[in-house]
Amino acid sequence: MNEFQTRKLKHRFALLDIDNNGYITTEDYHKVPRKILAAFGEPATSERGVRLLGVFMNWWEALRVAADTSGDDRVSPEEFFAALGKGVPNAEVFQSTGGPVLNAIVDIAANGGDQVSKEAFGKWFVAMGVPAQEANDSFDRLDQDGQGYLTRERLNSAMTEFYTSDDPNSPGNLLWGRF
Ligand SMILES: [Ca+2]
Ligand SMILES: [Ca+2]
Repeated sequence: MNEFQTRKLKHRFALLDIDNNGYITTEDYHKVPRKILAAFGEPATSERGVRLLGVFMNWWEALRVAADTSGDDRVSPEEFFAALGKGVPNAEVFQSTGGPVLNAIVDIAANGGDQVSKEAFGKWFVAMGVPAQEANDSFDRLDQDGQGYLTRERLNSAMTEFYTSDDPNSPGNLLWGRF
C-alpha cells in the first residue's frame, strides 16, 4: 500500500470502529444502522428498518470472514489493512456487500425515491461518524452540477471510487470526509 492508501484505510477503519475500542466488531455493526434509523426516525421493526439491520450484519459477516484471520471475532487495524490493502479484488468483495447497504440506506434517506438531499446525506454520514461540516463538504463535491441532490447511481460510483481510486482529490475518496 502506498502512503495515501494507508491513510485512507486508517480513516475508514476509525469510522467503522464507531465505539472507538480499537477493533471492528459486531457491536459496531449493531450500532451504526441503529444510529441511521434514529436519525431518520425509521423504526427498527419496519420493513426498511429490518432490511437495514440485515444488510449491515451481512456486511459484518463478509468483513469478518475476509479479515479476521486470528479468529477472535474482531477485526484489528492490521487485519483490516491486510484484507483491504491487497487491491481491487478485495475492494470488489467489500463492494458486493456495500452495494446492498447503500441501497438499503438510500431507500430510507430518499424515502423510497432515488434522490438524496443534502440534509438527508448529512443525517446519514453524521450517523456513520463523519463530522457535520465534512459531510456537507463531501455532498457539495459530489453534487458537481449543483442539483441539490445525489442519485443512487452517483452515490454508488462515489463508493466504488473510494475503494479503487488513488486520486487524493477525487470526490469519492473524500466521501467519508477528509483524511
Ligand atoms: Ca469497535
Ligand atoms: Ca481478529
